[in-house]
Amino acid sequence: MIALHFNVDAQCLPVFAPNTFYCFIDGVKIGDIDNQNLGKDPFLSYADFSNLTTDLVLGSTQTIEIGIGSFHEVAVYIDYNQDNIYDASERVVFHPTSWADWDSKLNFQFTVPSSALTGSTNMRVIVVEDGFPIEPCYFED
Ligand SMILES: [Ca+2]
Repeated sequence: MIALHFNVDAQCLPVFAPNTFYCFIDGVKIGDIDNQNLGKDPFLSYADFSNLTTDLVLGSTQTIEIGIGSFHEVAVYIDYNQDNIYDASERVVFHPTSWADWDSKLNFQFTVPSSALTGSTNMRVIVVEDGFPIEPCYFED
């Protein structure tokens, strides 16, 4: 079993310009994590919710629900090998374009690898405006 943290700062922190396109994460729900009504703040580009955790069983299939604005790309990374790097192979959700109604909740499923290290593990949830790079360490100046 791994104890999953939500959106903890690992090695890098992404930097995005302030939201100008109603681009936000309004909620994330997975296991015991139910973190709602976060978004709609036009100046929030990154937030640390490392105080929130849930347990995930190795090999289990999980559903993550992500609330977004509209017309966004969605990605989720989990640092399964705990090296503080969100590798491309650790991307568990990738949704390149979401045409969704305003304030939609999207559901994605993924399987926790049996080879994941157990213990405290970080997750990052990313939503960007359609057409932007959706990278865990994206830096926009
Ligand atoms: Ca990693």
